Amino acid sequence: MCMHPRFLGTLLLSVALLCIVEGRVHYYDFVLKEANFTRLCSTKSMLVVNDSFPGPTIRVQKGDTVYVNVQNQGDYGVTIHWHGVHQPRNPWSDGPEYITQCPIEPGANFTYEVIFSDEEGTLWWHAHSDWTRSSVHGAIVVMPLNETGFPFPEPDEEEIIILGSWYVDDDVNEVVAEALEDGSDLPRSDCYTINGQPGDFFACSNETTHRWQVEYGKTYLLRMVNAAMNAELYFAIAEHSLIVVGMDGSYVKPIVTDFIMICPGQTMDMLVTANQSHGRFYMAARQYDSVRPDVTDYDKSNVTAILEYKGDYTPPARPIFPSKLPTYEDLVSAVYFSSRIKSLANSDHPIDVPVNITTRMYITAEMNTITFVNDTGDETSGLGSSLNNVSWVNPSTDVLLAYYRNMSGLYTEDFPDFPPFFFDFVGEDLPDNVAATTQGTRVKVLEYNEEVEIVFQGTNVNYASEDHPMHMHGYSFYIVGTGFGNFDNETDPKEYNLLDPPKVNTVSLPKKGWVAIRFKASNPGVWFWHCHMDRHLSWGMNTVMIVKDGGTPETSIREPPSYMPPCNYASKIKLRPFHHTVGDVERLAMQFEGQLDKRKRGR
Ligand SMILES: *[C@@H]1O[C@H](CO)[C@@H](O)[C@H](O)[C@H]1NC(C)=O
Ligand SMILES: *[C@@H]1O[C@H](CO)[C@@H](O)[C@H](O)[C@H]1NC(C)=O
Ligand SMILES: *[C@@H]1O[C@H](CO)[C@@H](O)[C@H](O)[C@H]1NC(C)=O
Ligand SMILES: *[C@@H]1O[C@H](CO)[C@@H](O)[C@H](O)[C@H]1NC(C)=O
Ligand SMILES: *[C@@H]1O[C@H](CO)[C@@H](O)[C@H](O)[C@H]1NC(C)=O
Ligand SMILES: *[C@@H]1O[C@H](CO)[C@@H](O)[C@H](O)[C@H]1NC(C)=O
Ligand SMILES: *[C@@H]1O[C@H](CO)[C@@H](O)[C@H](O)[C@H]1NC(C)=O
Ligand SMILES: *[C@@H]1O[C@H](CO)[C@@H](O)[C@H](O)[C@H]1NC(C)=O
Ligand SMILES: *[C@@H]1O[C@H](CO)[C@@H](O)[C@H](O)[C@H]1NC(C)=O
Ligand SMILES: *[C@@H]1O[C@H](CO)[C@@H](O)[C@H](O)[C@H]1NC(C)=O
Ligand SMILES: *[C@@H]1O[C@H](CO)[C@@H](O)[C@H](O)[C@H]1NC(C)=O
Ligand SMILES: *[C@@H]1O[C@H](CO)[C@@H](O)[C@H](O)[C@H]1NC(C)=O
Ligand SMILES: [Cu+2]
Repeated sequence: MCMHPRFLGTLLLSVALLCIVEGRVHYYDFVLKEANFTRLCSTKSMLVVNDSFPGPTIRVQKGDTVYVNVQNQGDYGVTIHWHGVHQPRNPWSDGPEYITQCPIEPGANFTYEVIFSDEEGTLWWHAHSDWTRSSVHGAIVVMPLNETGFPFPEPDEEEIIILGSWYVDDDVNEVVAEALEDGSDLPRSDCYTINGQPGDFFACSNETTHRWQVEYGKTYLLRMVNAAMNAELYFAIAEHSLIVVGMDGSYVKPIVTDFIMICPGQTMDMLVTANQSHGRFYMAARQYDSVRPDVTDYDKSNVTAILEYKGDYTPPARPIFPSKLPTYEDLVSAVYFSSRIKSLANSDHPIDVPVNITTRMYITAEMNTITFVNDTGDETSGLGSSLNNVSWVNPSTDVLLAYYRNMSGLYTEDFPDFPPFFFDFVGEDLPDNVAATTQGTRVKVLEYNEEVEIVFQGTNVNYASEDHPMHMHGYSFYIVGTGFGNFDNETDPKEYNLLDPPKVNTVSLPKKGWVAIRFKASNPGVWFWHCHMDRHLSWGMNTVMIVKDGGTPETSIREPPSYMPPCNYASKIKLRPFHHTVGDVERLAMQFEGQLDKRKRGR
């Protein structure tokens, strides 16, 4: 945390005082309002911060604090999340709607206190209500302290690349709300973007393609964010290798690679040396799609930007395209790349993997069929998702306030530690009766400082296995193991990496596979856990962990700020409204065949 080596050995009190004076304080104003943008030859209005897409970058040094006054001049409620910032003891400013706060109403404002502690590298911020994050997001740069510097030669310059999703539809939130109302499939993007631009493979996009001008011989720190709504992405730069040095605000052992695979929610820091002959080179990204081969309706756009060398030369007519960029369904490249990531794990950047596990959980991630009551009061069924067969529903007052103020009836503390029953989770022909799920607002409660191991298990329920980028708020965790098939609790733990496992806030749970993570519950609060594919988040692949106070003021949730947005405001759009009831299993079973056909068509 902020215990810098030079302070070790001094009195605890003076350490605390030094920590307080060490971090600097910054103030940002974010003005949220509608603005017009033209992409793919079509203009639409969307909510953005300060007229820009992507939004402004927040720059801090390790351990700083940032106050961001968010003024909502749009016409619906929003919240903002500071993705990957651990916010010690401060869930009040974490942001997820109905989890730690209610939406900031149109015309109102709210000041977030974003507290940086051990994070170092690239993170990001994004809206955490409806699908507004498709237009409301930006990068966070956390510089190392001057006295420590980077654990690699100081780069000459940096370049921020944000990968995003573009929807031609005027109001993606409306489309999502309607689809959730009738249980149908959620929208797919029309193309991906690099720094807001699709690139010159698309009509009306030549002039606006993002260009990165480099100088021969210089080394750049490429700070990348995958802000796409629903896609893992491959990225490569023609003729230039990438050296990955950081991920999710922690350093990793440098790996040299021709391409990367980055899942939604992840951030990556890479070194790029401009050491090729003068010219123009495409940087390109395309989706890595882990769904079944017969489901091919994903966004196939090849999104590009151009890296061009400064200087006097005649550039070729067209930039060179990266020949090493893997194709859409190349599972082997994705798995190979991810398997190479290890923590730096040296004396300057040590790791601290929990070994005395006190809480073990085994959590299945499923794509389901769900029965719910729609706006006209009719029981209907449609697509859903769940964790351990609980499909999360937001309460009407945020979980944090309900917990802090001891309000009853808003959630239950019974999120299961294990799936309700065991079967061949990754099997090809699963019985129909496993596809149904039920909604609930069930949270997991952890004692302060528990050492937690969670094994997430991917499933083929509903004939719909795919990668799920699982994201945890309030913490980073260690990825101690991963594999394909059903997790074996006898043999798989023997293969765990406890020496240099990567420390991240988002991990891709592999299709028909499992991933084991560990963390120490040392940050009291209310923390959202969810799949970072917004399709699955909207369908309920989420839960909440409440980490209890540790018994002293320093180990307890901070006092709430004097103002929090009230919960009585009805937002324009509600995802899977909270008046749903538990479905009638009999009726659902009868409808199931039809839904399965629909699922096979849709995804
Ligand atoms: C956003 O716009 C407001 C109002 O114009 C301005 O005061 C503020 O500095 C801007 N914030 C950033 C981060 O650029
Ligand atoms: C967007 O463009 C439309 C049509 O030209 C215009 O009516 C509207 O006022 C514009 N919106 C904003 C926020 O500029
Ligand atoms: C709202 O913004 C105003 C002006 O920027 C500021 O004085 C006030 O403290 C803000 N209120 C909240 C709750 O952040
Ligand atoms: C850290 O380095 C930056 C850039 O070199 C400089 O502007 C800043 O004043 C330094 N901060 C401290 C606390 O020395
Ligand atoms: C520019 O756009 C046009 C039409 O969209 C396309 O045919 C052309 O190849 C593009 N030029 C470049 C340099 O990409
Ligand atoms: C360019 O730099 C990369 C490291 O980023 C290195 O692997 C490669 O060999 C260099 N190529 C040339 C032509 O110097
Ligand atoms: C994207 O690029 C690949 C290989 O270069 C090509 O096979 C594919 O057709 C392209 N996709 C689109 C939608 O143009
Ligand atoms: C783990 O627990 C054992 C027994 O309670 C104890 O001896 C050991 O020090 C603990 N290890 C750590 C790293 O806390
Ligand atoms: C609610 O569900 C019923 C039965 O499926 C359907 O007829 C009705 O149109 C739905 N209402 C809305 C608002 O989607
Ligand atoms: C919260 O409610 C529980 C059960 O109703 C009660 O035992 C406890 O004292 C309450 N705590 C506070 C802080 O009000
Ligand atoms: C999930 O719960 C539903 C409703 O209780 C049940 O029908 C279904 O079999 C359960 N599925 C699994 C995989 O536990
Ligand atoms: C392993 O899982 C089985 C259920 O499949 C369970 O009965 C057993 O207790 C577990 N063993 C350990 C060591 O957790
Ligand atoms: Cu998912």
